[in-house]
Amino acid sequence: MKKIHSAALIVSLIAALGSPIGAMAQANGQAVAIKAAEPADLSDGEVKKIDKDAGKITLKHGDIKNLDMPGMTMVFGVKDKSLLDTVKAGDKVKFKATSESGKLFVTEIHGGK
Ligand SMILES: [Cu+2]
Repeated sequence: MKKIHSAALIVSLIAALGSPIGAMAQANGQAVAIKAAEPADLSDGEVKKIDKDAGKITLKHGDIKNLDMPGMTMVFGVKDKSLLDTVKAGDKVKFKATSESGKLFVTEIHGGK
């Protein structure tokens, strides 16, 4: 009788691991992870033009809070030209821009192609 009881306990433990409560905890963990990976310094943009040879991208962008810049269309440089392989003209993207020695660079771009 005792043996059967502990077997039932193990089965219910396994069931609990696969239960909706377990899935919910996992989903919550993911939501937190997504928030952490998307900091406030990402800005909205639309790709207008890409010049891979020159390492430049033209973006129509919304407010760039970390650069204190209002929305406009302008050209940014990229340090890593392979970044330009991830987007095409017309893509709506989220990007991160930084200012270095008076020049503006896109360092991250998400949601392209
Ligand atoms: Cu601008």
